[in-house]
Amino acid sequence: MRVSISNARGSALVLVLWVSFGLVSLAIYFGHGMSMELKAASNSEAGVQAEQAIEGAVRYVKYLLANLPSQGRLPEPDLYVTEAAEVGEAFFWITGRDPAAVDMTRPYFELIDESGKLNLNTALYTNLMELPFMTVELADAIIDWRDADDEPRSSGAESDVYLRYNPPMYAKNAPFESIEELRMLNGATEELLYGEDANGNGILDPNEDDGDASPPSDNADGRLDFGIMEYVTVWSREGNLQTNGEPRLILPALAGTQGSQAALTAIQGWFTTNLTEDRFNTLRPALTQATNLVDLYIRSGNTLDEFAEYDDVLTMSTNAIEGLVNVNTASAAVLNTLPGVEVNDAESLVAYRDTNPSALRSVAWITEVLGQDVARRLGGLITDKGFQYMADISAVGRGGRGYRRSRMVFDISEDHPKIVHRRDDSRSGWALGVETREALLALRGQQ
Ligand SMILES: [Ca+2]
Ligand SMILES: [Ca+2]
Ligand SMILES: [Ca+2]
Ligand SMILES: [Ca+2]
Repeated sequence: MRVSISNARGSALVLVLWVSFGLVSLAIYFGHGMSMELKAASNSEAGVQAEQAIEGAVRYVKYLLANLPSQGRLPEPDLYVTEAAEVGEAFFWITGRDPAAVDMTRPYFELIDESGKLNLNTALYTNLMELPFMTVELADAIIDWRDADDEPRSSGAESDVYLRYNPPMYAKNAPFESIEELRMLNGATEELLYGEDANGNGILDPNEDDGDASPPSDNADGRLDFGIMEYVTVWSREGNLQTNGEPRLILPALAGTQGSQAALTAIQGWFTTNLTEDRFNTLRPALTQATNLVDLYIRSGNTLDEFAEYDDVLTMSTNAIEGLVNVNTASAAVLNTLPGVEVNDAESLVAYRDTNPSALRSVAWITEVLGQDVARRLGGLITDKGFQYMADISAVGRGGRGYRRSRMVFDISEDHPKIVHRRDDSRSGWALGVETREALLALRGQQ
């Protein structure tokens, strides 16, 4: 991709950005003479341009998510526009997370799958306690905040604690609606929530690796220690539609005694139309008994490829399911919160994903890493798809000025992508790393 900008007169300067293989390299060329008008261009005008670029990014992301080639799966990040995308005189970037974390000082660009995180509304205490740096006090406070009662857990906090706050408030006693609610909880500190990644961009910025020389406080060890915010979500929710828009078919064992025969008949109908009646007959005992998709895979005796021919049609619930963890996108730290998954298992899962990309067409592949017993117990908690994506969009206007940043979550679990969360993060600091900043500053100095 090659992007060029010029000012309205076309001669004052041209900035050319080359983007290849996920890395940005910037080269700046200056035309003849400087435009005094450009020098006077106000930050507020550039800010408006940056805001318009963010709106352009929103339309682009909606279009991308409405046209995914595979339901619940993003394309590789180099197949969509995420870096220095041009909107008039402005540019936008979508900052993500480098799954390989090769160079922690360079930003990585992609949409972030919220299903790769632990859901604050469905996580058990034991899941929460597996998160890095989680405290007993905060884990209890999270559960007290969302549970309906006013009985504090042993290290928790309910309204009697929050009414002593200034200003006083009640415990919510209802589900979290955003992860920022964590900031209000008893036992939550900036350090615990944000760790060293004060600006939440997933990379080690200079001020995050200089000890106490500049905020935040960090240990200057050249590694980025994330806070709890990095690993949690409130948005993960799996819709219940097949790729063709038809409802998925519930596993008979989960359809209740009244519904199980009808559920089996519906599955038989699907196999007869889409695969073969023989195939259904062979799978009938497994289909009748299975209580989750990993369980079905194990009972089926199928290969991963055979299983992937029909798994997407089947579901554990006729309603949307909240809080399933996407084993295809979750980080090792999040995988480690799943029951029975130890630190080394989580790392093995990530390593398997890297070396066996073609095996990831269903959740069944975890059996290859974890063995049947652990995998089967996880089956009810995991998915291989994502339906909510975070876009962390940064933009600049003319001359690299007017930096704006907005984080939003798009939900595609129903028919059209919609924004379910939006937050202006312009004040949380520059998110695009040192190289882009220097290139834009050099550009500004020449105007
Ligand atoms: Ca409560
Ligand atoms: Ca950072
Ligand atoms: Ca610091
Ligand atoms: Ca560190």
